Amino acid sequence: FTMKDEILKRFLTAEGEPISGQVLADELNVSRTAIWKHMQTLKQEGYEFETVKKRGYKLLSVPDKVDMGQLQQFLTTERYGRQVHYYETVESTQLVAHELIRAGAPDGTVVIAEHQTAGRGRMMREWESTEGQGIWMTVIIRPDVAPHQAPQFTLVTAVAIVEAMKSSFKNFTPEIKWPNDILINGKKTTGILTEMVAEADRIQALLIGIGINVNQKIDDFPEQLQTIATSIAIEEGEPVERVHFVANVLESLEKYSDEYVKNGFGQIKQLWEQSSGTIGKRVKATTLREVVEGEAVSITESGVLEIRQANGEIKGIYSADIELLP
Ligand code: BTX
Repeated sequence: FTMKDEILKRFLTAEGEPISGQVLADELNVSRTAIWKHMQTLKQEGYEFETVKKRGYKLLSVPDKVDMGQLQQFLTTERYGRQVHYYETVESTQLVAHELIRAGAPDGTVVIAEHQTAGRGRMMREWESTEGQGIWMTVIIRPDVAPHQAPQFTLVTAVAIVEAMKSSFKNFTPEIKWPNDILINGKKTTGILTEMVAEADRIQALLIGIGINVNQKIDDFPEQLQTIATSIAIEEGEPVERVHFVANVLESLEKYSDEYVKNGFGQIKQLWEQSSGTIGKRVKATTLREVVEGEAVSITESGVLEIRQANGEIKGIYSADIELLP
């Protein structure tokens, strides 16, 4: 926590009551000038204060940001989100996370940005990250598991986000599209990108990249995405306070990744299949090498999608783009 965060925390918990500069200075053991400077910074960041005569400052409004100070108000996690690296603009939160891992960032460290200039999906595809309207974050986790288990964390994360959506919103039902998308009414609202830093037999860290469209209106998306993408606000029918939902997602992610590490894939698989829009459907899977058509029958313990082809043969797919067939 920086001094500025401490000051912010007091205002956020003051429930609209004014707080005097002198009280802040005394409690935080710094000069009034120092307090004044931090107040100027907060104002520049978009916090609005009213000066109440003889009583101090009153917090009027909070910018729609997802920074550390605000996030801590809502979090009930043990590790996830306890360290947050917040940026206005980055190329990609994944790149920042790679650097932080080299510097020893602890389990649960979050990198979050209002805007990405080079957000990316799988295979270096672009991920559109409109300023201030989505959740663009990478969660660094350090589970004690073997490298071959890394892909399961994409499924764990999908379950965690879907469960967080179900508890936060009421007007839609999210669906998981194997392996890494969450759709609402058939349109993509969330993408997950799991990367790994590993030694031969042990994971050093996983980078769970999460992109969630939250407050976009349809014409905020570039034209080529308008028919395939959607946002939570569009589907819920009202704007969403991002910081609150980020806290819910982190809580859910901590819960389900701990569940996976402790008890294995059983519960996750069940929840995944319940929310899956893929299982039981006819699909066309395009991998780097081939195209497989058939009925998606299940996912295995290791997250492999099994497709029953027309000739009855079952084929396991590790990575592909999936298209639902009529
Ligand atoms: P993906 O490869 O499955 O999906 C990428 C494809 O999705 C694109 O080719 C495009 O068609 C479509 N797309 C691009 N942007 C959007 C969007 N905002 N909404 C809906 N569809 C879109 C999915 O990869 C994984 C994305 C992870 C993004 C996070 S954001 C934080 C972190 N940092 C980073 O650079 N990536 C991750």
